Amino acid sequence: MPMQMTFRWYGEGNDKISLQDIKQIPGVSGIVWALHDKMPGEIWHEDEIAKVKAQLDEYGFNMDVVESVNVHDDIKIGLPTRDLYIENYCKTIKNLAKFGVKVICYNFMPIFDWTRSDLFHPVGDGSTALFYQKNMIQDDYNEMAQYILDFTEKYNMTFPGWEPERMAKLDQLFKLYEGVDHEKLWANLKYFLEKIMPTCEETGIKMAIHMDDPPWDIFGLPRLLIDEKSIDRFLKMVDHPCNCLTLCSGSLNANPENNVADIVRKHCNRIAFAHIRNVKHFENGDFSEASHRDADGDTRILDILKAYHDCGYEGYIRPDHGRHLWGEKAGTVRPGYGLYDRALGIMYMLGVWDMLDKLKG
Ligand SMILES: [Mn+2]
Repeated sequence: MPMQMTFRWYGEGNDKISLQDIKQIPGVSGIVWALHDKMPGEIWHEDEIAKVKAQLDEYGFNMDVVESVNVHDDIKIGLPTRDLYIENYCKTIKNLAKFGVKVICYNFMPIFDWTRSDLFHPVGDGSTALFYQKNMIQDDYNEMAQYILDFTEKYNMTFPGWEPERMAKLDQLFKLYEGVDHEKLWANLKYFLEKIMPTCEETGIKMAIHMDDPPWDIFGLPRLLIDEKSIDRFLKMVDHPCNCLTLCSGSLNANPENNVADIVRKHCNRIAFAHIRNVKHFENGDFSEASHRDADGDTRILDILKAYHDCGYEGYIRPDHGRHLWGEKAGTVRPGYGLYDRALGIMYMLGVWDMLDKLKG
């Protein structure tokens, strides 16, 4: 079985891109989906999942990969209430398995999900991309959070991990995370995984943790999945075939010292989901997301694809973020999730992959 190409979609009424649009991209077999109106900790019910399944069935897409089932802050902080939320998480895993879901992508970042200082930064050719200005993301989290929230409010969209309900009580959340240092967070992650592994084993679902984005501490909050060493630690900490990775090339390569291809070769059998994203670095530490073409960024996309191919990777893969092209702009497109650049990315990846297949004979 070859690797399986997928495309992230935010759901009916929540994404301007239609399943019909996605159907026209060559080689896509599955939709990476989620119930985006769920708060972390809520159970995903069968009738809600069935509704999405019917939509995908109509176009012949599978629903094998969910991104994301978000983890409640109480679990990350390690509050006594975590057991209740872990129980809910297991119920969601069981409900998802009934509909054939194979992989759950999630992350364990405190408070903030992916973080950027500009969502539509000019790339120089008329397109725009997500941008990280290092000196803007240092001390004051309110400014950055306000930028993201103003954006979501202005354009009437919500981002996973940036739920307005949670962001409204940021100061309170930061207080709760006081004392949660790296070691405490590792311990809380271990506790969570050990509690859910039996359910994963029973249902055959793989939990695939996403790398932290960017891969360093921000606003004094610890981040764990940041480099090869931390990935080694993570996989060893809960050494179970259902404890897997969403290896995100762009998240990791925000630190140019990370060699993603090496990590692929080392842990290929524990990668359930591959995110392919290219990043361009600037000397002052800023970075911009770039097209998937190897030469357009510094992530060494060709080396990464070659590593997956050499390992006989049979898991799921998707173009991660893309630039905004050909009229896509704030209000018409989800930042990083336009149609065109991700479609181009798929064709680039499939082109490389098909040629590697051919050369292999
Ligand atoms: Mn990613």
